[in-house]
Amino acid sequence: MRLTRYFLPTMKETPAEAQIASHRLMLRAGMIRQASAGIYSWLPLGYKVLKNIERIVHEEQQRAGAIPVMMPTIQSADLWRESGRYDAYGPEMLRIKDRGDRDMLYGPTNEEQITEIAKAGLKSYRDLPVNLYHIQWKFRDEVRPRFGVMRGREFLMKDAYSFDIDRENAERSYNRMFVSYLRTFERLGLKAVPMRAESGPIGGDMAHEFLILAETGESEVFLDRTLADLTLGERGLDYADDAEMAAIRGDWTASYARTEDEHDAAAFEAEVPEERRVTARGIEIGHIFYFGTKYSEPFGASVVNAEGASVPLHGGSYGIGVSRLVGGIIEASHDDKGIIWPESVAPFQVAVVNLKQGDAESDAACESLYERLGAMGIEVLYDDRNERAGGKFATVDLIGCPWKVVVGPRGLKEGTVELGNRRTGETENLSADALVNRLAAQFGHG
Ligand code: P5A
Repeated sequence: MRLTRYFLPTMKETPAEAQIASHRLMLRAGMIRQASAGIYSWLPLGYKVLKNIERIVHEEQQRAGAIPVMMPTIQSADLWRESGRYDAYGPEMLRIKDRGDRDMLYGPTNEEQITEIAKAGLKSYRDLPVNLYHIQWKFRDEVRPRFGVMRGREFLMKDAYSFDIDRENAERSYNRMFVSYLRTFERLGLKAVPMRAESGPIGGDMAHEFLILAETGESEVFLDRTLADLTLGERGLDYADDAEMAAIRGDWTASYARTEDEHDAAAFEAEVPEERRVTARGIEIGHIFYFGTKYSEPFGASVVNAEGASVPLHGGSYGIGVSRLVGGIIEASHDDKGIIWPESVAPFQVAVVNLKQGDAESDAACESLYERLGAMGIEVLYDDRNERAGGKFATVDLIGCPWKVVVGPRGLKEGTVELGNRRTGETENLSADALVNRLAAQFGHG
């Protein structure tokens, strides 16, 4: 993409209304624009990041056996009356009437809707397990929408729903999602810690929240430091191996980690030696629930078991805050110049900065690099504006491209261009060919 052909409304000034770094940076980098309180338009740069996150979430959900579907945003109130949640959900639910005066709502979540689908489509224990998911906009009329996309009213969620014959099997489904969340968040460059949490309005007796530690987090958390160092790394995962899944969940839940509502000060002190006790703040990026037959019973969603008896489905639901993740990743990865994207979600992998736009040699070198890198499938932003070098550097640092290629007459005279790494700040002068080879190897085109 050529910057002169792009839509990147960056701001130099720090917007007064933004209280935390990610909100400030998303506005300054021209990623979002507020439409009304807690409701945002996603501008080109922000939309690209959102799509990159979605892609990773889709891949990891499907690896873990979940099947993509798409349910509507608008639901009928009758569906929610069946579960008893229409009244219970309270003022957070956006209630609408259609032209026929029927009560409708903008879905805050989809347990009811998916249970109705499961009821119609699942007949026998042989049809199980099934896990259906979508990535769809939700609306919750939060009392205090704040921090930009972190606590929005309209937000994008990945929500998956599992159906099993009994609790034991449902727990296997739960474990697969648990493990896939660890992998998903690591791929997004995040260190997420699963914590025992309350189940709230979704219900059930088993729930974990996945949180990243950040000073600006809305939840207070208590954990054993050892958990903050655990990683899956490159290890292979066999989602069909129930024992492996249970063992991984076991490893990640062996030490104390709880959110405020579940915290027990006496247990914390008894279980965790003082030097490993961490009290911190966290951003909730995922939340998973096992709620048994809470929805299947009122809906009469049952299947025939191996003995021929009709039994209610056992369900769980599994959420990821996809739009919140954009803010969460920035909270975890920025400096005073701007955003530092992990390569997996960066809107552009490489920024090419032409130090002297209009200089025939610099222009030709930039065009050639832009073509060659683009031909390898690398997303390149070419800053071809007629602007001073300082302004160009400020823009590419702000928007956080992992790699920066600086091209100017002085280097070209020596036969080199400069490659810089946004995270480490390291730079290196090398020939255009060597640079293309380096980036080809970096992005797996070697
Ligand atoms: C799980 C999937 C649920 O709604 N039903 C379907 C269950 N869980 S949850 O914890 O309430 O939400 C799941 C994740 O969505 C994100 N989230 C939000 N993101 C931005 N703004 C909000 N107002 C908001 N509310 C929830 C969180 O990441 C949460 O973990």
